Amino acid sequence: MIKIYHMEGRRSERVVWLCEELGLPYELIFKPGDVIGSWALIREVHPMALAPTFQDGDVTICESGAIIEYILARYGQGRLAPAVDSPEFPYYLEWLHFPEGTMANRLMNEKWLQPRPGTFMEQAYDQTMIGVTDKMLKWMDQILAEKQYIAGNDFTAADIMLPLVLNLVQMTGTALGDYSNIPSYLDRLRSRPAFIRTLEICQPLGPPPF
Ligand SMILES: N[C@@H](CCC(=O)N[C@@H](CS)C(=O)NCC(=O)O)C(=O)O
Repeated sequence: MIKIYHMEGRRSERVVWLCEELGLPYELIFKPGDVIGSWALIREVHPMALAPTFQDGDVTICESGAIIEYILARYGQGRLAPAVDSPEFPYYLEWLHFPEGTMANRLMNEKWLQPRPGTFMEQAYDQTMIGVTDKMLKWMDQILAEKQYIAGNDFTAADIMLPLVLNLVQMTGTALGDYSNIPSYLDRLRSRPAFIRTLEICQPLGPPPF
């Protein structure tokens, strides 16, 4: 059986959500109410100690997008991803990767981190980072004005990547209500039975303190 190494409130919830959507059995490894203890369990199996870390037989990998692609390729049977020759497929790939590849990093760079003085990034910061969160959210909002889900009118694994990043957006003090289509999209995702089950399973004691 596959194993998901988890820390409460973290990206490992994406993998659980995917398994719940697919009805795929899994073992969830974490210490409820003890984020640091859960982290120590991950350190035993992967040098990066990141949540999620995933095991399937003798395969041990991290990186939530890669884990999602692996599960869909091996166990998805065509579910939760558009057909390769469909018009939705390129947008599905774009949004499977954009949340981690760009969105989370640029959000943190703009809102929480500062470039080191005298580095290339200090010069590039104004051009690339100032206003980037708003730019990303406006783009999402524009897509969601025309589609129910991020890659089309069907729910796909790309949608699974987004709630956690949108939580981070809110943690930076950015109001999602300023974007007309994002709150209703998030409500659609959060009302899915598999998402509700995921939160019950992944946060049995409620949201973690940090
Ligand atoms: N891009 C990675 C990010 C993984 C990541 O940073 N996970 C956090 C929890 S959400 C973590 O393990 N943090 C501990 C650390 O950075 O050492 C993914 O999507 O899996």
